[in-house]
Amino acid sequence: MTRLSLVTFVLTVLVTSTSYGQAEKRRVIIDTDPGTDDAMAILLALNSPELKVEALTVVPGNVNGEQGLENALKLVSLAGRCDIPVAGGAKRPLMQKLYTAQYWHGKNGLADIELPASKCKADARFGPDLIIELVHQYPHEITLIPVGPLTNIALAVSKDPSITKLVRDIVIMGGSISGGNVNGVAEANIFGDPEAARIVFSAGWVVTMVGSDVGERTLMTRKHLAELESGVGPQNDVVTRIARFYVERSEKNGWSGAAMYDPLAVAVVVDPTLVTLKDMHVDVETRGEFTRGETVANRRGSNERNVLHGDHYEIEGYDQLPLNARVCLASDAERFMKLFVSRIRGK
Ligand SMILES: [Ca+2]
Repeated sequence: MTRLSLVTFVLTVLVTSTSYGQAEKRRVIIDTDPGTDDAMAILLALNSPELKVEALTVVPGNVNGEQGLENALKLVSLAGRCDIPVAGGAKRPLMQKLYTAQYWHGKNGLADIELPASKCKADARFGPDLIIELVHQYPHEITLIPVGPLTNIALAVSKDPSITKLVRDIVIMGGSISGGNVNGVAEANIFGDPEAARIVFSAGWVVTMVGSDVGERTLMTRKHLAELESGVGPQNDVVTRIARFYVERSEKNGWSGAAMYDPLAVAVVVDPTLVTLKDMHVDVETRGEFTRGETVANRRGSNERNVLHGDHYEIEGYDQLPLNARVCLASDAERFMKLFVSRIRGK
């Protein structure tokens, strides 16, 4: 190889690898109700080179929509990312009253820490409309990461069902196939708007479901908190203070650490090998006396077809059910926490 061709070769490799790296960045929209673990999830996403955050859309949940929007703006401002559109969305769940969760998140949703006023301004567009617009702008490239109740996503797919075929993926934090965190069966995001969740799970796409059961086995403990506490930087400091509040509150409630619900959903998009997934059929219960908001998982993908024969039923085959969910069964908690701390520490 001559010197000139060697230089050309090296330049080609550099250019190719740079543009390849950019092309591989995953475009994501985070639909969020910030929220302590939402804040950690958003800052994880903003500090992950694998992701390009195209927008934050805000949904009522942990706090009301107004407070959530203020929190989201303060978080992008903290990260110096006023280029990211932040839009408000639904004002309330589709069919029920709003349940907020100040107990777990503090009165302002961010562990009662006063963040500096935001330098960023809210985008005037309605969150669900912004989702539709971006999915059409980047067909087959956007991954939706809803980490709150599914109200905004339900409104978006109801208004424009074509987005279910145009997104690259949808990875939610919500549901559980082994017990809830609000009651015996329901997880808070699904419980917060079961009708919306039902619309989203039956919309015709495959929902990757990172549930509370796995989040509760993916804990930030005192050890990880100490690693953050030894770091410096404005984002590091805010995450540390939020994490301290959340770890202490969790310990007070009998946990050995804080469940990393929302950050785990973001991490699954960054590195899917952090979790084990299994395709299933999932229905959302909206009517049960004890089970409203449960994500009911059919692990076999079929139901018995029972046909009445005189005074009894006989099984005459099986009715196949669409595999509409890729359910997270387990996580590599320690590897996840290493990733989380390494992305936040010193920022
Ligand atoms: Ca959330």
